[in-house]
Amino acid sequence: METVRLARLGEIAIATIDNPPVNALGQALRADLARVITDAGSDPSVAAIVIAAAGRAFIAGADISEFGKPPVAPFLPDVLDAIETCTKPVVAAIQGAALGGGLEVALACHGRVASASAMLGLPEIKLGLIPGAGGTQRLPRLIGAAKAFPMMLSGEPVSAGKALELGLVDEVTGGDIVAAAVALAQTLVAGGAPEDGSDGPGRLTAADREAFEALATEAANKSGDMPNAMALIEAVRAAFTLPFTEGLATERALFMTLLADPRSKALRHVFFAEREIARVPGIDGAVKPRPIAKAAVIGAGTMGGGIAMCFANAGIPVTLIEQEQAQIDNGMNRVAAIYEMSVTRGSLTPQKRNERLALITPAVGLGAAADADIVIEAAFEEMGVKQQIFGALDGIAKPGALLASNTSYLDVPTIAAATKRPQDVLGMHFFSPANVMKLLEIVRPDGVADDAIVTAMALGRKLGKVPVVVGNGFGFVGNRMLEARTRATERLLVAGALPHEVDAALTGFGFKMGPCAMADLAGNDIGWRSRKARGQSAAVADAICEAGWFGQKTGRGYFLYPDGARTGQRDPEVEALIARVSQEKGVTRRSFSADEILSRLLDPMVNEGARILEEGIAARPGDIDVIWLNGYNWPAWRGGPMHWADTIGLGAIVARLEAQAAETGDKALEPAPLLRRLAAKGKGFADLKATTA
Ligand code: 3H9
Repeated sequence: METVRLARLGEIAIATIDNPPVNALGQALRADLARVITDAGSDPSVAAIVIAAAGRAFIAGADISEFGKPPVAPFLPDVLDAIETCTKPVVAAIQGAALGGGLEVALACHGRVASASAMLGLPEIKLGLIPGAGGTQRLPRLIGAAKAFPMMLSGEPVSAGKALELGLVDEVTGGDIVAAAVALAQTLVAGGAPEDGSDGPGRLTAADREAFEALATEAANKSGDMPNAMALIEAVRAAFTLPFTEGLATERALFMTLLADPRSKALRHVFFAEREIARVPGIDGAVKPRPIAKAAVIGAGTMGGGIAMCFANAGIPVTLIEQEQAQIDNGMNRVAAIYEMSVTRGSLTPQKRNERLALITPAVGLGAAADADIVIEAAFEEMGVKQQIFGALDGIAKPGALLASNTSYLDVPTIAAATKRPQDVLGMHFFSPANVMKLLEIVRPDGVADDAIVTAMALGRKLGKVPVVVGNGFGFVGNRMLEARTRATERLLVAGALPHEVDAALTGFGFKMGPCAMADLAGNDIGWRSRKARGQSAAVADAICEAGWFGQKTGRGYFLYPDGARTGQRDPEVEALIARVSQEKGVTRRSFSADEILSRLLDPMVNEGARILEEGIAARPGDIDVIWLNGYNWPAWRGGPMHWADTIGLGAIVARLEAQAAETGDKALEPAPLLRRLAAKGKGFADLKATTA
């Protein structure tokens, strides 16, 4: 099947790329494009060539699934060289997304027309890469490095209008894109043979260099753990210091090095995992979502208020419901204060704030949920409370309305059993602060209708969330694994590590915060109450709470927070308390290296993840990775816990868990059967096929 169709409009050859779904530049497309350019270029009856595209994207870039496999000719830089050196003008007709290699194709052309809705960008940085087919050399020459560098550094696409302003495209049209490109091609033909504009300095002036170097210094200071920002600086600098072809060679060498870097591999894994979550095992892709025009949220606490804001931010009217007027007044004041903060910071205009607030209707009593297409309960985390609410909602909500609980731990079927419509009841687990955090766990209990799940997924995306379907089970996916890490933290503290050492191991790995600082921020009393309710104990964590040290809100927890400080300091009293606990348990404390702390924190999480997969609570290892990246701050370039485990090797993780299980006598640390099976075969989680959620 050909991926490029060639047609003629008089003297103009029109090459239409058609490689669904997004015209990624796989080997077949590269070969077809090269052939068409050569053929049309050597055909004396052709005066100019237009490169157009069918479908929703112009070209989404290189085919990311080919990365990591042996490269097969023709290579993209060579195809682009053929376009650029073509003796006839070549014009790009850009509609939809022109990203990465897609924009690089357009940059190699002699003219560019964009449709008004087009998006143009070089997002390679987000995959741990830099543009690898001339983007770092051609874009600075075209629009100046001071404008090109920030585009490549952020990876964010620009609109057609902005592209015109930048000089990235020659024209923007609201009409027929191919007709506009043909017209530009004819103008270029009338102007004589195209210049190979790449070789000149373009806009690379001394002033531009100065502006670029200032931006480069700033970027270098912030580049953190990713090597590609530095590579990008080097490549763009080469546009000033080297002739074009040598600049291209420098860029290519840097690109190839980054391609082989495990950090880019992890980010590519995340790219595909984040798309895979849209496919829910066992649910036909043709199932349509129910319409959601109006929502209701029950409970105007921090969580409920945040969820109501998500709806308002997405333009969906929402009723925020409480039991009493004073409670709803408090809730609305809290929401208004958060919006006010955004206005003060300049991230929201007063008008937008007013529009959003106007979309939230405060109400007292569940009766106000009667006209909602979806009701999300965010009340107190107690089964009795939830059952009472759902029982009442059963008689109030309209037929077909989705009834969702925001529970973090509770059994969703038990909640659903309070209604006579279990087909409409599911979990929608938002993360705090709900208006900020991207993750949304959609809990799929037995008996819920497929279209209810599809509706929740579509709604989640509309709310700007990353929705992941999970099975029903205590703590679902994220919190269940978090609990494994919390238990590991407690074990480490008792065995000899100190809170700042545990946290440093995790921040050194790339997390923004360690488990002790995180507990202090969330409030240590939350876990304490939950342990007590379940008849569980954790000697260190319990003792800290018994002393009244609930974390930041009380000025001390695992760390000290004098005068409202946000960053904790070591607390000698806590360290003495921890030593006392070890002594009472008869443990001789020993020191732990950062690496050992890390594996003792993360291996049990991976083990729990394996159990979650075995039980079908998560459909795929990638789903777990997406959850940890979007809800728990796992560093993206580490790819998520299951991807990380694969990079370590499951055999090594099994051996470490076995040693820990033997040392502690803790059965939970014994490797999960799935982990053992994969390790025995020398395989990784990536080798697993999807199971049903
Ligand atoms: C690059 O270009 C390097 C060059 O500088 C140098 C080369 C030498 N490859 O996102 P969607 C698939 S690096 C392979 O759901 P949307 C995607 O997996 C690349 N597959 O659609 C999904 O498959 P499935 C730089 C790709 O409408 C399907 O297409 N480019 C690629 O929400 C639909 O995707 C980028 O980083 C690809 N490049 O958004 C752009 N792109 O249905 C990456 C998509 O089986 N792409 N797929 O799950 C995007 O940002 C979005 O996909 C796009 C469409 C905005 C285009």
